[in-house]
Amino acid sequence: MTKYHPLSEEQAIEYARQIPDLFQSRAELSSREIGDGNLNLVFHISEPSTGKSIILKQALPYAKVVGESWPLTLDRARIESEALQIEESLCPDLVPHVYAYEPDLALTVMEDLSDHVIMRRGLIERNQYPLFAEHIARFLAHTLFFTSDLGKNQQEKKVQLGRFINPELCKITEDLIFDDPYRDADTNSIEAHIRDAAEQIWKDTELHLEVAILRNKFLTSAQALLHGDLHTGSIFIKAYSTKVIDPEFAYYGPMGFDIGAVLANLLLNFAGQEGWSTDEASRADYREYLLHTVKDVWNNFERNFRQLWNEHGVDRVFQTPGYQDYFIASLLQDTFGFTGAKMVRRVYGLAHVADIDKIEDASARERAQRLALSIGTKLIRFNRQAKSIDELIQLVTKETTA
Ligand code: SR1
Ligand code: MG
Repeated sequence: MTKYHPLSEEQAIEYARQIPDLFQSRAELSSREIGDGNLNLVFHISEPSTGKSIILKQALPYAKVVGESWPLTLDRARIESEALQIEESLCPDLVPHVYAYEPDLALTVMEDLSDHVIMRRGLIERNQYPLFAEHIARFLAHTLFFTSDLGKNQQEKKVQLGRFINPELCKITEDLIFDDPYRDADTNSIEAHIRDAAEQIWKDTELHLEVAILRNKFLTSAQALLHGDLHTGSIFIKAYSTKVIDPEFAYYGPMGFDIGAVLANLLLNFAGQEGWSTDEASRADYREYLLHTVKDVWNNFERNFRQLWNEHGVDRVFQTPGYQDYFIASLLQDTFGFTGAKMVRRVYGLAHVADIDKIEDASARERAQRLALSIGTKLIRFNRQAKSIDELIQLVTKETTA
């Protein structure tokens, strides 16, 4: 039996050579560790003579972003490979293909997507992706509908839920999104110039009530199999293709958490335009594109989801007139709340986003941070009153011009 050990670049090559039907037996292979996320090793293995390449993703037994003092289960590699395979069965063009999963090494062998870019980087470079909203809405609608009690055999759903009990990764989210940003926690990483804004949030008990309600939904609402960490660093993109990667945080949770993750990361980039746009007019243009995308994601999602429900709904009672509208209305409200919570944590929690952190000019960065916090907190406060996606656009526009 292969015992777990973190692979070196050379060992990654040795492993890749043994994968049947992939590389020529004596081929010259090259390996680069390219992981820039918070948790894992990622090796890019290529055979220059044929141009073939693959990705080996290996979980480390600790959180890389913090170090060995934060142990983390290797089972997340299984969760990730199984989630990717379920997602591939539902929307094959929107995820990388998994060639193999090696449990002893916590290693997943998957399709190389190096011809795409990480979407966060693409947005920082101010590229536009006209097909993104359609793609991600289809991903969200299909994965959330067909793993839920609306679209999956309800006994099979319970069994599947059991395979995605993911306590350690969920605990990261419970702490880093729904607790630590609302108190003076050691894990927070607060730039001195926005400490006053963080302290305001720590005192805001009305806001804390909304966060408590959202936290309870994250802890208890097993609506569907979520990706669980669907930010723009978990999306590879190019003009005509979108690929969702990295579902190691997958678990059965509230649908609005995944939709909110997408919207929050578009809005974090919106806030970051304080530092990335060269002039007022180009900032306004790019922001308009981002807001259009936010609206299109929701509208496409709602249209897709309702259509799946009407054509593939498995539950007679859930076809009762009025129930679908009730469900969508409450999902929109959750989406507002989770969008806000996912914005706040990225400004001064443990893990930030490059869209804001990499702004070199300190005053532009501070403006971006304050804007992200004001949009995020307003969305959290307003979430249970939300009735339409247009209100989100209006709220963002109002905070930006305030
Ligand atoms: C300790 S892990 C920090 C963050 O990185 C992941 O991408 C998740 O968002 C997590 O909260
Ligand atoms: Mg990740």
